[in-house]
Amino acid sequence: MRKILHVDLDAFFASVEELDNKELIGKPVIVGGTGDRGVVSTCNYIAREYGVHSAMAGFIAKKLCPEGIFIKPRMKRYSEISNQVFDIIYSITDQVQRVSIDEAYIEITDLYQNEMYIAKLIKKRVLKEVGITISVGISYNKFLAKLASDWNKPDGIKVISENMIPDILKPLKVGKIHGIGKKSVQKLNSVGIFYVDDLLNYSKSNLKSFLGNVGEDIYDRIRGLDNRSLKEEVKNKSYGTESTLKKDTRNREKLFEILKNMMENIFYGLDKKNRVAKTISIKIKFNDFSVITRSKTLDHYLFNLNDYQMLLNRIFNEIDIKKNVRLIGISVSNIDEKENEQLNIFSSMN
Ligand code: TTP
Ligand code: MG
Repeated sequence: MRKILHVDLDAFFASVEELDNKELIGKPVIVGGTGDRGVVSTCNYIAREYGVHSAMAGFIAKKLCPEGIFIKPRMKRYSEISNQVFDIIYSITDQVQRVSIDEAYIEITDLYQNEMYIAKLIKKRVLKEVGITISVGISYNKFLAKLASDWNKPDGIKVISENMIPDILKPLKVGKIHGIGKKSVQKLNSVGIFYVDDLLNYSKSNLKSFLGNVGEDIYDRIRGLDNRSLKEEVKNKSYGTESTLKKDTRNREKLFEILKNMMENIFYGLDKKNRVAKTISIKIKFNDFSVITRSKTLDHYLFNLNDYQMLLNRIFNEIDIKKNVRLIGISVSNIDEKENEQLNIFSSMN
C-alpha cells in the first residue's frame, strides 16, 4: 500500500500578511479585491465567516464584510515564504510534486518513519520555522490525500484509510470529487444526483456517457481507487556520478581527464531525457578523507557538451589540489526540460 501526503497551507496569502503584521490577527483580512474591479485572491478564516471567498468581486466582499481589511497582494513575499516551506518538505524527501504555490503531494511509501510522524513533523516545522499553519492529509493515493487535507482545515490533519472507504465518501457532495467541476455538478444535480452515495449506483459506462472520459476516473475515485503517480518534478533533480580512484593521485591532468569522461556520460544521460542543466558541481575527497565541493551556476542552460566541459574546466581550475585525491565526482543540478527552456525563450521574446 502506498503512503501519500497532501499538504496545503491555510488561507495562504492572508496568513503571510498576518505573519508580517501582527495587528491583523483577529480581524477579517482579505487579500486582493482592492481597486474598482479587483477580485479576492483569498481571505482569512474570520473573513470567511462573512461569506467572503476566493475569486469573489471586491465590491461584493466589501458589502459582505465592511470592516474587512483589504490588502494588495505581494506575490514576491508569498513565493519567498512558499520556498521556505518547500525547503522543509524537500529536507524530508525529494518525492514531491509541487502543485501550486501552497500545495504539494509527497510520496512517503519508502520512508521508514510512519506517516503520522512525518505529517506532524511537517506541521511542527512549518509553524516553528516559518510561522504559519499547514493542513496535511494522509492516505494511500493522491485523490484521498487531497480530500483529507481539506477535511479539518485550518491547521488540520486527517487520515483516510482503506477501511473507511466507501462510507466516508458517501455523504460528500459530488462537487468534492476531484474531476467534477461546476458544470458537471449542475448536470448531476439536475438529474437528482447530489451525493457520492447517489453516484455509486451508476456503472462506469453510465458515468462515461454522462460526464465524458473523466467519468471513468470518477467511477474509480469514489471507490477509493486512484493509481496516479507523482508527476516527476524535474527542477529539483540532480544527476551525478563519483568514483574512488584505483590509486590516490594529485596529478591535475589525470584528474581532469576522469572528470571530462564523467561529464560526457552525464551529458548524454541528460540529453537522452531531453534535459538541460545550469549548475555543475565537483566533489573531491582527499586521502585524509576531507571533502570539498565546488560548483558554478550559469544564468542560462548549458546546451551542448562543449558548454558543459568549459564550465567544468572553469570550476576545476579554481580548485587547489594540495593533497592526494581518493575520490572524485561530478553532479549537475538546476535542471529543466529542453522544451520548457525553449518555451521560456520564446515567451520572453513576446
Ligand atoms: P488555496 O490553497 O486554494 O486557498 P488558501 O490557501 O487561501 O485557503 P485554504 O486554507 O482553503 O487552503 O490557494 C492558495 C493561494 O492561492 C491563496 O492563498 C491565494 C491564491 N489564490 C488566488 O489568488 N485566487 C484564487 O481563486 C484561489 C483559489 C487562490
Ligand atoms: Mg491553501
